[in-house]
Amino acid sequence: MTRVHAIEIRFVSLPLVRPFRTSFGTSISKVCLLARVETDSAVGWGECVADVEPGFSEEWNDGAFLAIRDFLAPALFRAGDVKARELDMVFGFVRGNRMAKATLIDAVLDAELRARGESLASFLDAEKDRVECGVSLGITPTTEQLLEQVQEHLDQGYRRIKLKIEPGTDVERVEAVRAAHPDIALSVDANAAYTLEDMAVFDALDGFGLLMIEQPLHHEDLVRHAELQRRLATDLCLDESIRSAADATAAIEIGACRVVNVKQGRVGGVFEARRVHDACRVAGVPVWCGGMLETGIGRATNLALAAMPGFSLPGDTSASSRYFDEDLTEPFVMAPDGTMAVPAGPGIGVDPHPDRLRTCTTRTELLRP
Ligand code: OSB
Ligand code: MG
Repeated sequence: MTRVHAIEIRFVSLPLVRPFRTSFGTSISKVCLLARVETDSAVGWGECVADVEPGFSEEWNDGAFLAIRDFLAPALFRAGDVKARELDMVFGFVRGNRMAKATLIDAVLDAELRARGESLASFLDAEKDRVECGVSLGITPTTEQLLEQVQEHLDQGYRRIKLKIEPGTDVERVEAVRAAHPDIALSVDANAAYTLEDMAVFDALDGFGLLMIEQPLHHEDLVRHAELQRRLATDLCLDESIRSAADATAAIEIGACRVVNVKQGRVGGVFEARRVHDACRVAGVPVWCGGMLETGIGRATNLALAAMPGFSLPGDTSASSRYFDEDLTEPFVMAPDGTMAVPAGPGIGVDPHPDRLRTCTTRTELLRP
């Protein structure tokens, strides 16, 4: 059992090595919340995957902070002795707000695991000690720049390249990358920027032998994803549309996708992520670990998840150097063979460097019972 005495919420900001542009916005820095929870026996860390603006989901950093301060943290303190696995219930009176919930759930689980010396990977019954890495490349100003970035990441060993696309910056870009690299594992991610009016784009994309097309249509429209999947040979993968294991089951049952991107923060923490993994595994649907440009804290969590048996495709689990000149933790390094080690130490297995944490912190809030 774990009693949480204090929760420290930090807003951190880390410059990205290059701007990351998607169909819903551009990030120049990674700005997020970290939770540090203190229990009787340990300290645990959780990273919130929300961003400055509610562009990827309804959640955003300031909103997540208020959800934590005004509802989730008080409920956690009131609950007294609890296990991390009970927090889905403790937080059940708050609808949605999955990213905010995940921040605390993951932090309490980290503390619990550190207290008993067990790694998150072992807790999740992970079967691998290394995972295959892919990289997600933002929309670039020119095709030449994109081709350069693709080459650079292939040279580093990445095993799958994902291109962000949006209407107007799609077929010609994919065609150019495919022409330069006929045999690589290549996918695209539209972040919900298209409609079924764009069938000409999808028909063209269908001819490039892509590994998958990620989240082409509106995040609330499973039925039209099913219609699109029926019309394409390429597998569709859902990201934004999958907020829970129930969503994954529904999407699979109606044929809205054949692949699922698992992001623990998007679904409310590692317990629900495990349930998404299990639901997909039963249905024979491959999953892979998505990313939200996490610092080393969230990256450690993702690597443990990605080591579970159903994660059969390379994830957006890239090396720290793909995002930051200096991470908050020891940098995660990818080997030239395109794999990265899963942390084996207690809990998430890494800690932020105190100096680095101080430098990156823009605001700290201490929450107590
Ligand atoms: O849709 O997968 C996405 C980053 C931020 C928000 C949404 C997405 C992404 C990525 C980057 O694709 C994945 C990563 O390298 O962390
Ligand atoms: Mg995505």
